[in-house]
Amino acid sequence: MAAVVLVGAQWGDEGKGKITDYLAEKAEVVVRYQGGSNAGHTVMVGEQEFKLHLVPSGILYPGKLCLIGNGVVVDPAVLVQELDGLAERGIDTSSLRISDRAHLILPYHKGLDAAEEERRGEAQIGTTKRGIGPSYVDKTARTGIRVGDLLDWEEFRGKLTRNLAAVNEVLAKIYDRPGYDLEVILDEYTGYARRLRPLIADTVRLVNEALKDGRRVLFEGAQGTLLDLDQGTYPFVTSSYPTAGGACIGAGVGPTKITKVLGVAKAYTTRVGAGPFPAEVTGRIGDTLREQGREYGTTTGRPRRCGWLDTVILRHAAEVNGLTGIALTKLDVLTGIDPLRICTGYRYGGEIIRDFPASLKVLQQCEPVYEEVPGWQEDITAARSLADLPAACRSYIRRLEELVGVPVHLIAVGPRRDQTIVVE
Ligand code: 2SA
Ligand code: GDP
Ligand code: MG
Repeated sequence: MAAVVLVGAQWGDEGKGKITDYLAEKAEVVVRYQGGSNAGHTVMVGEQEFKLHLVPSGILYPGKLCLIGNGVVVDPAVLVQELDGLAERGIDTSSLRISDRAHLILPYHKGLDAAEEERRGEAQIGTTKRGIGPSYVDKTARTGIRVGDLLDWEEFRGKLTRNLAAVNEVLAKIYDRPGYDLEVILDEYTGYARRLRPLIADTVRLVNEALKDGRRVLFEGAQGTLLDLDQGTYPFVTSSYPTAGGACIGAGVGPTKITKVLGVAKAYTTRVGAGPFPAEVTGRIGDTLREQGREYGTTTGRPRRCGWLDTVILRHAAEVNGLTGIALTKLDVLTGIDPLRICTGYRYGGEIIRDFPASLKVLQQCEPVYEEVPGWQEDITAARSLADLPAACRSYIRRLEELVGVPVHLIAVGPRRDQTIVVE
């Protein structure tokens, strides 16, 4: 491992937290590069469960340099709470650094997120209401307030004063909602500034120095390829770039520095939030996947929509991320479901298409084409090598590799660190 980017290959919640944690043992630096506290990365250490939102999953190993990159939008209220929660559980977070270039989430971003969702009515995206979209809107509109502004209180006050004037007008005129009070926000954010100041750093320099010194760096993606602003199911996407290119932008490293791109894919498919999902299954199989896989949002607790493995999506992910390998997770959840189905293409207007369409209208009319394969009944949670897996399970993995054209490097058969198979 030199510089590995780990991305979600589906709609998020593939088990990136678990795989990051597994790989972080060998990494020296772990960097989050996009998204914010919409993310929920679950890591099990022994019997202890950690749900991380902003802090990189490498934090659970002592001494790893953990960076929140410039591409992340930081809600300081969530970050401070997360740091306190980790400290209470005996986790040392002194090796965390936050990019001075990262943008802040302010209370009005969360208010605007909720107000805009309500206004969308039937066309709701199903956002996490964590203020992610509105904060990235400000960044793109060049009115954002950055983490580095917490170091210069006059600068912070000036930008906040200017922004609030506009935001309060929008809230009143468009959404018929009350505005925000400058002094209340200043008071709240002074506390965060005091608390976070020692952690603010030029993370771009830190990560590039680490790469120059030959240290192993792991870039931890959040959400997933199908939620990418450009490559996902627009407009039912998040407002950042979870794909591998996003790691370069969101951490400030050149593409020539990246040596591997690992796509984390669930052995089936889930989605939380609205938008098309061709291989979705409702009824008994959908419920079985949800219950056996404990498919509920890590941040919001929302039930996730479930479906069969979709290799059209995975081929798209392989292409747009340049995947060099796949980490296949939650294979254990499929135990007892027989036969299994794999989506190999979509039927659209009398034709079979194998490439993921850009048009939402087309996607909404796509019918999945399935291949039926045998399932297995054996409990595989204690398997530690390919040879420990039943033949039907190995065939399922081989078929996925054939259809996607990318080798499976890691297999997760349970949420714990040790429930991982390395494919030699
Ligand atoms: P947002 O809040 O603006 O990013 O929402 C836009 C879309 O992105 C989806 N999204 C996610 N999908 C899966 N997992 C996410 N993280 C949490 C988790 C979600 C939760 O780990 O379970 O707890 O509900 C995540 N974050 C954003 C979102 O559902 C919208 O479709
Ligand atoms: P992330 O956002 O990609 O990190 O994924 P989440 O943490 O939101 O959701 C993945 C869930 O699956 C978490 O509860 C993990 O503990 C759990 N998990 C991860 N890998 C496995 C696995 O191989 N088997 C099972 N049964 N659970 C897993
Ligand atoms: Mg998640």
